[in-house]
Amino acid sequence: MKSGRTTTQEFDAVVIGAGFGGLGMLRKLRDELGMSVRIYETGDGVGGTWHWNRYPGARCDSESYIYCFTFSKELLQDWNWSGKYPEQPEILSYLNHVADRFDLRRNIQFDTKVVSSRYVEETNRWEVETDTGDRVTAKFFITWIGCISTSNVPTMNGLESFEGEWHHTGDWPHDGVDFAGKRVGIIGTGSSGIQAIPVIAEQARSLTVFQRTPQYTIPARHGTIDRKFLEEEVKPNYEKILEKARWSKSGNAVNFSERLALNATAEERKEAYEAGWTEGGHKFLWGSFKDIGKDRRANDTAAEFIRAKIREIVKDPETAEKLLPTDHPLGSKRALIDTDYFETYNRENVELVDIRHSPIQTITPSGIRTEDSEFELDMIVFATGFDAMTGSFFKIDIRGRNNLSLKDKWSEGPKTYLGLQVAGFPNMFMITGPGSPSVLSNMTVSIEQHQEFISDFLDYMRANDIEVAEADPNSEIEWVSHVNKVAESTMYMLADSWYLGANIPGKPRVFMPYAGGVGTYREKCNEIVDKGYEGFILRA
Ligand code: NA7
Repeated sequence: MKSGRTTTQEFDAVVIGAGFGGLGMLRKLRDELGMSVRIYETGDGVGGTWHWNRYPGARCDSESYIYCFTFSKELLQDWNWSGKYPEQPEILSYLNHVADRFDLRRNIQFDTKVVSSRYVEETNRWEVETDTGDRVTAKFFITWIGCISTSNVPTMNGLESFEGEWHHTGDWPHDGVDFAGKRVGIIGTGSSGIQAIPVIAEQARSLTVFQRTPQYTIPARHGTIDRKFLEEEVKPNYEKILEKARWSKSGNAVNFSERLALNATAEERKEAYEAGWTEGGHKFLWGSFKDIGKDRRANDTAAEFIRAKIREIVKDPETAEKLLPTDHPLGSKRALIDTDYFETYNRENVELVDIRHSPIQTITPSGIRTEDSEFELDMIVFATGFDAMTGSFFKIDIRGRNNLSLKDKWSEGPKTYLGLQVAGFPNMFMITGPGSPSVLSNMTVSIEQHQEFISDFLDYMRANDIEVAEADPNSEIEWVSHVNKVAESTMYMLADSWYLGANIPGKPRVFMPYAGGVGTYREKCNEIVDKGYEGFILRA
């Protein structure tokens, strides 16, 4: 425990995390409900994910005009994004602007980790302890600890012996990393890897990419935002655009194609895929054919188009072959968009190593040894992802009724009602917890929906003299079973992904987010509210 203050203060609500989720929650509870709120934040500034993920090339893959808070019309009109996709430094500036504009910092305690939170039956309060010695109590305990914020540095022999620098993309040094003249190795080719690889390749002496699973990725066609589009189409129509996003499948204001790939001719398919590739971004998926997300044969037509593109772009046929994704359908892992990813393998200073066929044996003082080669490196970048959805919860000793620990309760995978509450943990709410659309959507849309749900719920409790709200264990069982059932009919079950916990050895293989879509989920939540918070046990 760090030395420091020891206080015993009482709040209406304690919120963990000062990213998008925590900042908006604080504003709502404090400014709309008049509650006393304290946010604890591990970092020394606001931003959450965008505070930590400062690796080169880091950016969001939802378009900037829709990746934002929507509670303030003035904020929507005033803020001008510069990139088509928002880049990490700009998102961080935006969140700092929001924190200042709405005077949020005074309720945030930075550089402070919550180490435990315990529900006390007799007082109906949560006792929260931090690593700085704070002990506070709150009626409501709300988590915004990030769905993908616990970095996964895989256990690798010899890492401690490595004499160079190493970094994880999710915990990047705040004053940057100098790649000049360095022989860099990067492990991992997920979203972070494919964003970082082209940028590091331009700066480093050499870059060796250690790839376990080849990826499908579509050019993002990132650039500066189209100002005419922003000023003439977005800003005057923001309300309509946002409403469409809120009721959509993915939290984006887009029109999904109604065409079926399997009903189209080979030429029609090629034309549609080519158009999606040229325009770039996720439109390749939603704008081409609706069956590529549902039917494996339809999916194969799109996957084969991408493989042909890889063969066309990558000049060395052996490297191209190694980059071809073949063992999982398109979209079964997180859909990726990139800037010059495949083109980067045409650079003289970039080498691709297939560690599926020649696994890493050990990290040595001077580099990485695989089964059949040795690579001399000055730096290793781990783009190896996160212990997603549950990892951050397990770093805190969270205990509900009868001292039940959340870690024990979730030992076979997360169990929640709507991804909002857990049976046995009264008055604890999760913003985009497991079992909600969260990581399968434009996060800001899902985050705001939860902020509204929680805030309305707390207001309802107050108006109706309800002291305790807790998920009914039966509703929880039904919801978990519904989440699994929805996932089973999707492509997501056909890949080893972090959605299923497959990237963490020993983690139960359970599909964690809700794949039914943002609009459907919102509808279900609204119905539950209309029925007097059906599925929650409410006590005076
Ligand atoms: P991801 O998407 O989990 O990608 C991690 C990458 O690292 C992926 O290529 C993994 O290969 C690879 N990996 C993980 N562990 C190992 C080990 N032990 N050895 C070799 N390679 C490994 O994380 P990202 O940070 O890229 O993205 C996370 C999310 O952040 C993203 O989806 C967005 O929502 C934002 P694998 O595919 O498992 O074989």
